[in-house]
Amino acid sequence: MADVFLGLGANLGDRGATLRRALEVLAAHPRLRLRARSRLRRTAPVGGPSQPDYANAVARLETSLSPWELLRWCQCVERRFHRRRTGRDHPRTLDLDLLLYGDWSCSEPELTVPHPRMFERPFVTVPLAEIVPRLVRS
Ligand code: PH2
Ligand code: MG
Ligand code: MG
Repeated sequence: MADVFLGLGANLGDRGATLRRALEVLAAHPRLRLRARSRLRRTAPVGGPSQPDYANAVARLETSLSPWELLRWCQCVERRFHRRRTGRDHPRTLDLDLLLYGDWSCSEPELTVPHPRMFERPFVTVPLAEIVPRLVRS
């Protein structure tokens, strides 16, 4: 079983409802278990064109899925919430980012883990510190 952290973001549609529902859909996978989730926070957009504020959260899950299977499952859930790939840092109905997958690391165009910008982004570090303080502060 791998200890996994996912970042969740949304800034189109009903952001809060989307993140809550997306977590339910994600964790309904038989090989995933939700262990902890931060509260939802409203955050100003970082990068990209002028766009609405985001709702962000971080979740901790336990899974027997491989990192690539988990990536595919996240993409499947994003599509279920009508995610369109319009451009980097463009507004989106749902963004699910694989932040950490145990101590596994990988640097490929489609998947870089740990997420390369996670520790620069307060919309990730603040909710992450809420569920595992020592990961961010030590
Ligand atoms: N995601 C981005 C780019 N900018 N800004 C905020 N506040 N929240 C996000 O989730 C976010 C962002 C790219 O995925
Ligand atoms: Mg993202
Ligand atoms: Mg993403």
